[in-house]
Amino acid sequence: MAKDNEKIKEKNVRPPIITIMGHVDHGKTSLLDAIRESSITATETGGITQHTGAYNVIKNGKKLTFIDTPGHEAFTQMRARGGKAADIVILVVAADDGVMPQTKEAIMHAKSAEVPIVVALNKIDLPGANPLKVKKQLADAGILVEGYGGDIVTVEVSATKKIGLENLLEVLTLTAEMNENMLVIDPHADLEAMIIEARHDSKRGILVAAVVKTGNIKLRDDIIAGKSACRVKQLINSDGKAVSFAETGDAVEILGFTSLPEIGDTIRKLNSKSRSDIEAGSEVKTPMQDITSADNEPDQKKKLNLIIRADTSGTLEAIVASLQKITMEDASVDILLGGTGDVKESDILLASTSKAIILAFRIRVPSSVKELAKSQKVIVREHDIIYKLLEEIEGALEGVVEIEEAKIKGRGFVIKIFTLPKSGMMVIGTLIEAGKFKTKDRIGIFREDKDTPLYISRVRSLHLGAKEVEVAHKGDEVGILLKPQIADIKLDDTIEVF
Ligand SMILES: Nc1nc2c(ncn2[C@@H]2O[C@H](COP(=O)(O)OP(=O)(O)OP(=O)(O)O)[C@@H](O)[C@H]2O)c(=O)[nH]1
Ligand SMILES: [Mg+2]
Repeated sequence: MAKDNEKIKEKNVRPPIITIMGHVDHGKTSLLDAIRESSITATETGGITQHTGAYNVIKNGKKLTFIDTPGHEAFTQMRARGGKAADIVILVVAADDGVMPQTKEAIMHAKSAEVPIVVALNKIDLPGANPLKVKKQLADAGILVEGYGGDIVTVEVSATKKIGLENLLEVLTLTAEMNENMLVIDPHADLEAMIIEARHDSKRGILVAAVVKTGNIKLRDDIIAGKSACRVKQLINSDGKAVSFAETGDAVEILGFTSLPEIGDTIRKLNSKSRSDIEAGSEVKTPMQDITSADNEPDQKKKLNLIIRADTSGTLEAIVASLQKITMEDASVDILLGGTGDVKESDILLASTSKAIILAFRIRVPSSVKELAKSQKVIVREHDIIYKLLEEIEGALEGVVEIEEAKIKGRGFVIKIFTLPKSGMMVIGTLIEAGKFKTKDRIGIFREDKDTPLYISRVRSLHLGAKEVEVAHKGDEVGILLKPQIADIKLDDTIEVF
């Protein structure tokens, strides 16, 4: 290995960073496992990747740095960052499934990163594999492969049957060589390492995964990322071994940070200038604090209050972004607090006063905290697969609406007003939003979100089409006759049963 590293140094060219992207389950991690002869997939919960990982591989005397990204739709930010860090993108497309939504998203990230793309048509061993069809789909999605109007190289592979792997590696090394100008570095350049993941480990503290782009990191170095500084306590290479230094091109985990740095930030050596910046600076701002403060506008929706604790900043960010996308007409989530690391007693107390649910994602809930939650009647939901968490919250949001609706006896809004020709009585066409209306119900008429009714009256009769009914339900468009009649009634007024 030392000899390989010598060669790299002589040419002052750093190893290429190759980001693997594609749709969920198309075989990205399996492909990396096959190349590394490792078995990461076997250790993943729910069989999906939920973190970005970086790994070094030495093949044919060349060091390559791979970044594996998750394919599930929730992890857009991780894919975007993986794309930004990349020198080359491998677009993995399952040959039996073709171009799917996150394939298209990956194409967008790769294109915006303006880096060469190599297509790996995976699962070529399956009977349903149809490379020609997929190439055509790729062309339609703007990836013009060889033979389809472009020069993007496609390699047919099978991660599980280990077909085409050497060929893929050869294409990657050739692509790196052809783009060597992007990889030239000043051998004396200072440290620059990109943070790709940061998490709290309940035993070891904060672990920061980074890829060294220039320079090196040694044990006991003083380093800084954003406003988080630390003295390096331990370095772990991508095979999980403790090492004393990491050099250009290495994927490494760093222990020693006392506050969580932001993903995407650059780690540099701490010097006198950055040291005084930290001393002058305020507290470290996490991305979460940005997210919650932006979400504090008041609106009329029912709120499901949430406190989220996740294992890494990356998963936290993905959960928050996905939860904020769940839109219901009448209800939404309000994230009161989000952070990484174990659920704390203070979280339970906050949840208790704010009637929030706590979501614990891939972390421990200490038993003392569980006890406190029980005594405070706080719900703590533990999850380790993102889409299951999202499904549960969607269900809970529907529940919020139902519970609120159950409290309403009957509510509707005015969609039409007309008078009956013979009797001259006014009919109020009302769409019932919640509950029901019965004859003789006492009602109030409300306008423009005011809390006090403008008028109070009673239901004289209810009409569904030509038919007179005793009761009308949610979803019905009912004609209501009031006694006494209210002449001033207007379209969009709300009618509520008391
Ligand atoms: N037959 C066949 N199955 C494959 C191949 N590659 C991967 N698989 C299977 O496809 C499934 C998904 O593989 P993963 O490697 O987890 O896919 P991924 O793209 O990393 O998934 P995410 O990280 O969740 O987006 C697993 O069951 C693999 O065993 C292949 O070449 N042939
Ligand atoms: Mg994966």
